[in-house]
Amino acid sequence: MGTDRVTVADLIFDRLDTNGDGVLAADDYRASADHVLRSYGMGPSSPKGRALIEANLALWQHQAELVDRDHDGMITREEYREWVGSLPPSDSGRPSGTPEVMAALHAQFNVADRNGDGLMDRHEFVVWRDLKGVPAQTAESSFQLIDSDGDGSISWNDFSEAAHQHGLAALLYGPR
Ligand SMILES: [Ca+2]
Ligand SMILES: [Ca+2]
Ligand SMILES: [Ca+2]
Repeated sequence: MGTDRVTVADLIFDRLDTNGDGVLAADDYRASADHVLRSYGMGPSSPKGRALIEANLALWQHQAELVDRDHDGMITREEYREWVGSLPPSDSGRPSGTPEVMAALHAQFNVADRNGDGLMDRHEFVVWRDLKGVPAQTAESSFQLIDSDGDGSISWNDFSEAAHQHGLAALLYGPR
């Protein structure tokens, strides 16, 4: 696997390791959902809250099936690197999102869409990325990448199409 892939794998691994103990487990995925909900002042038992928690736990289960090779209920960094290295490249040459990743992001998208109009405006997008610990400077260029018709708001459709076209990392953590 190339150095670039290892770097991307480590970057994502560190972001997924919510409690920072060096392994991925179900509690990281639950904590990540709780963090998002707290940040938006949304309760875990609200409809959007429940949907996000369920999507995150489903994502964990799916990830564990694919990546947790020794079935000890944890994904180590080595296991994660191996898995990323085995993925076919997307059109952009970077790993793109699985259906489970996209479902979890969709649930986040709905939480981040605070006024519930089904669209993410510039401000909502910046807040969302900020939550992922991404510097605000790159948010504007990512937003423009996604908002292809330039009307100042993005639908889930816009997001998933842009993810397919440019790779997820460019939207969430880039562009570099
Ligand atoms: Ca962890
Ligand atoms: Ca393991
Ligand atoms: Ca909105």
